[in-house]
Amino acid sequence: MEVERVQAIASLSKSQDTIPAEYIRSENEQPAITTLHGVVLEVPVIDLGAGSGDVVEQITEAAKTWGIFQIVNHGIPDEVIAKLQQVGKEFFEVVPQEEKELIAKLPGSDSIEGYGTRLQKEVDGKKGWVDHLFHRVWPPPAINYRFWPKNPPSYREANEVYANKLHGVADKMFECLSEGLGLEPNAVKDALGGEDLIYLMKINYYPPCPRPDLALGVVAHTDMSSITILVPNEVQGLQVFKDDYWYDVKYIPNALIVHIGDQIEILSNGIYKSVYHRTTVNKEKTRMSWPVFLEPTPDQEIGPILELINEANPPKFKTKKYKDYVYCKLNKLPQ
Ligand SMILES: O=C(O)CCC(=O)C(=O)O
Repeated sequence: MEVERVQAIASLSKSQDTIPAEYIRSENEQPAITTLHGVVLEVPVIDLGAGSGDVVEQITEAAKTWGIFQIVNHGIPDEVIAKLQQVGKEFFEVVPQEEKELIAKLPGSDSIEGYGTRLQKEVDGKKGWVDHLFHRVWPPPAINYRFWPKNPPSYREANEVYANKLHGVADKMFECLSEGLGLEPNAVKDALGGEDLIYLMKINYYPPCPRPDLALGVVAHTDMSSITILVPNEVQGLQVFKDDYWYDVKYIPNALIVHIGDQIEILSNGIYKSVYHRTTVNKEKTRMSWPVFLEPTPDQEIGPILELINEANPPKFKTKKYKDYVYCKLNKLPQ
């Protein structure tokens, strides 16, 4: 079955003022109607270069109140991020379509990995204005290079260098989140499966859209994983829901955006919040983003950490295997 890529639809729609009906969101989702214009949401920006006591406090506060924050002075060199972006952009824009299709996610496959376009429509039959590529970047036994682009030739090295540097940042986030709960520094990472955590790279490719007022890139959701660490390009598009409105999240060059996901909300027994977010698209420019989802292994059991539970604080979430959580979420079943 041939799948129509959004990139192809976008080039056909370039000279028009319309988009196919399945990309036009309902009025309660359309960005032009639901975005609070003129206000750019100042999600907390945390400088990791500052003294560490302060950083724990800031991360804890941001994870409790926003579920999202940006980090600067995170230790990943700008060139490493630039290279990651360059090879991802080349894969989408320079590599011929037939070659991209060679690493496409196979319809019906259980694995999320591969190049693709969301196949199942949403409940209301709508689709997001975005193509993507998913592949695991860590740990080595979890990697399937079949889904990594062979071109550009430096794709693999750029992703490996980035993934290696990302460990330090991820561990720092987990330590701060643990300390913010009054726990030992390794408590949160251990509760997620420690060194078994899987780093799942996604590249989102949002081509220009003639009607950005009507369409969405990625539809509103919270991330199922633990945390997500995301590199955006310079085109504005990420929005966060707060106090009944959608706000744009300001682009800061070379900052990393950290999302609190569902598993951190669960193991903190609701102290930390997973962030509800979505993306908009741009009329003239291509937006891209590189989220890495830090996922527990499928059989890892996750529930509220025992030290956080007592008579006054009963568990707010069930303890279950990550794969069972994912199944319920994807099939819109109660958890
Ligand atoms: O592109 C972004 O900024 C966010 C992407 C996202 O939320 C996702 O891929 O799940």
